[in-house]
Amino acid sequence: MPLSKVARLTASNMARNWLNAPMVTQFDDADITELEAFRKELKAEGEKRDIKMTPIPFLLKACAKALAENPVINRSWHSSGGKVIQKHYYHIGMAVDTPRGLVVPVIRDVDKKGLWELAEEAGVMAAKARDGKLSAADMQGGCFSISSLGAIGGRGFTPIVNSPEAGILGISKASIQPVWNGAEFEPRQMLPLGFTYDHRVVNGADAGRFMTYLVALLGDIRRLLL
Ligand code: CAO
Repeated sequence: MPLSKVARLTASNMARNWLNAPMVTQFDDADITELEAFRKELKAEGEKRDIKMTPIPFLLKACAKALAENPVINRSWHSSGGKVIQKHYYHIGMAVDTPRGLVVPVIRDVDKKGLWELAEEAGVMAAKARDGKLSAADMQGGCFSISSLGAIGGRGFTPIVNSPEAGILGISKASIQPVWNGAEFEPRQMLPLGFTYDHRVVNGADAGRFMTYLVALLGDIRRLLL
């Protein structure tokens, strides 16, 4: 069967990134029990605003903060092979599954936007993606990407870095798990995360610090304000 233009581009980008960037994926689970309780509290307000508050805006915000605190992840490999590029802005791509194939619109300046604004923009971008209305500019300039299969299912996956970005966060399906609190097992809502990075730009220790910080942020979203 002939491939769509999007599917052809995705195939060639995936193959190029896979062959050029040495990639490692690191896994962790974030305790999103409190985040989910807060998100549910926002549902009624979301209906009034006509905005769906999914976990995505929280993840975008937490990634922007974690990138700011761990600037190594916000770098790109320079094709000269002799330098890397440090970015000081936080534009994050969001993978969207569409009938034409996979597209990654970019949400700009995530650090400067609130959760409602991010929820609205993510919804608008996903709708534009599904309607085939994204412009080339809508998909350019990202520093980092997220790919959520949370609504579909699965315990983990290893996403492929969207070069020249150095990192991508794969989000799987949250579930209630027994977590030991030092005295007993408690039911907690755990979100499995897989963070793939370009090992030319990011070392394992940098990735570990980024992931640990991100998991702590998602576990206590008050930290987003710090
Ligand atoms: N765990 C459990 N439930 C989750 C979840 C998670 N990690 N993430 C979302 N959900 C829930 C949402 O909360 C929502 O439930 P409620 O209505 O009860 O709140 C439900 O799943 C549906 O969410 P959604 O699809 O409306 O929104 P989303 O923010 O999860 O996803 C988008 C938006 C654009 C990321 C998604 O539609 C999409 O296209 N995902 C596929 C991306 C993809 O293909 N990645 C692979 C790339 S590599 O091939």
